[in-house]
Amino acid sequence: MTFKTDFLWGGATAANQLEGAYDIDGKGLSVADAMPGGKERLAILASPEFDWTIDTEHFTYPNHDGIDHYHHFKEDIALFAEMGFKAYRFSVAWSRIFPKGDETTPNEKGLLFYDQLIDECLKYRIEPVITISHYEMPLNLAKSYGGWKNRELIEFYVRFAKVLLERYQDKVKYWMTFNEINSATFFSGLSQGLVPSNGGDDKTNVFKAWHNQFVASAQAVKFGHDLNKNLKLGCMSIYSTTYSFDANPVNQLATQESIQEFNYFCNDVQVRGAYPAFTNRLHRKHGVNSEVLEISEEDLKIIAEGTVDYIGFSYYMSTVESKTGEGVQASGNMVLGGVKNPFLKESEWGWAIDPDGLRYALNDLYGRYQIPLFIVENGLGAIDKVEEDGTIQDDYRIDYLKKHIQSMSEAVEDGVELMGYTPWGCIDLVSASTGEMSKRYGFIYVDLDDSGNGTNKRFKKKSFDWYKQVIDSNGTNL
Ligand code: BGP
Repeated sequence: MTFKTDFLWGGATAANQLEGAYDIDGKGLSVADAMPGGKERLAILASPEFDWTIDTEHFTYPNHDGIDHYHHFKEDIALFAEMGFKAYRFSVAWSRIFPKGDETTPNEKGLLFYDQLIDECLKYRIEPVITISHYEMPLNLAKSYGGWKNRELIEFYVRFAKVLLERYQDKVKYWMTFNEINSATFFSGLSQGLVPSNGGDDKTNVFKAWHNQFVASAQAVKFGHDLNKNLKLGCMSIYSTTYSFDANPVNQLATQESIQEFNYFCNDVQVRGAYPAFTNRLHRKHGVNSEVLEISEEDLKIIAEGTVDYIGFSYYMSTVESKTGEGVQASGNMVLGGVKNPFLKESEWGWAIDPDGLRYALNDLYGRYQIPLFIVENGLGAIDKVEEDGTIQDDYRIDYLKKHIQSMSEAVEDGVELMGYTPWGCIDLVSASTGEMSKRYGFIYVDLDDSGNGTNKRFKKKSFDWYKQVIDSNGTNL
């Protein structure tokens, strides 16, 4: 059998995208709560005028209600259990526990929600996998402190992480410190609380924020290790398999540079415990003044002591690099950019569908780091149609996932140590990049449209039974 008998099959979500209940039981606002929905979401965040002010007159805020998982979690976990989930990756909304982020005492009501959520998972023997921070830092930390470029956030984050680690150490074994930490390349607002109006358009701030996050992550990892030797703490980043458009050495070099920057930089620091050799070149490329980063000897010691046990990563697509720009067509991908790959089809959002790229990713990461890998996000965002008889025939999703699982299985045959697979948005939720419900990933359909209208009822899609059979056969019956 290819996959280990304790392989962690499951699904993944993030608090800000599904919980809803954004202002109850003491929860404060998070950066996601201040992000307008709609296709223009990324453009709004990148605009110099955007300053995290909630402006309900002009925009909708889909993250406020999500799919109201806060009040439906028992029903949702029961459906996950019916599919046979062995693991469920979710995040804790930081602003439920520390509403403004800088308090010293946690909000007990917020913790009670996660007590129940975790116990509900354990009731079905589903292993909870926690992302400590997934695009939902308290809004106050972005507005009053300027986001992660401010060193004070290290203390706030570590306090938050310690509360969770201490409280759940006997119930939760698998943890990740930051979701897609390398996404700050294009998503600095969500992941670092940085937008142009608070300096997010200056790369020095992005690198400074990263440095503070690296120190915070390492402190949390070290604390977890010292607290309980059973805990497994990982990092989490996006991996995008990156090909050169052609054999022109100029394009090959540009590809290597982009791989170092996007796929390796953050992982190198968190896995190896040191900045990679190409850091100075990267700083120069982005006009970063490294003195402003305030990287002290003490910081480097902490980073070296807090290395992770495994690499969690998301994989959705591959990208193509071309510096010369000869004969290329731009890809339709608004998130990662790059040029079109003539050999691949794209999703409706221009994300190149590339199952072989996942085998490449797994071999590349394992070859470089030699520690266990966990695919904690993968999937196809698509517009689903409800048929007249109420069914959802999402064969395109089944096809996508099937090919990616086949590719995983090849990688395991190649010798890669793979811990598990938790496809993204196992239940439909609000999209991170568009802020819309209509970009769906789930095995479970949620009856809500982009404006939040609908019954909010859950329906099983065709992929629900298919995934159940996949898990049941430990990935052999695809
Ligand atoms: C990752 C994020 C998730 C998620 C997913 C799909 O970047 O970690 O939060 O949303 O991508 O992206 P989208 O929702 O933009 O389709």
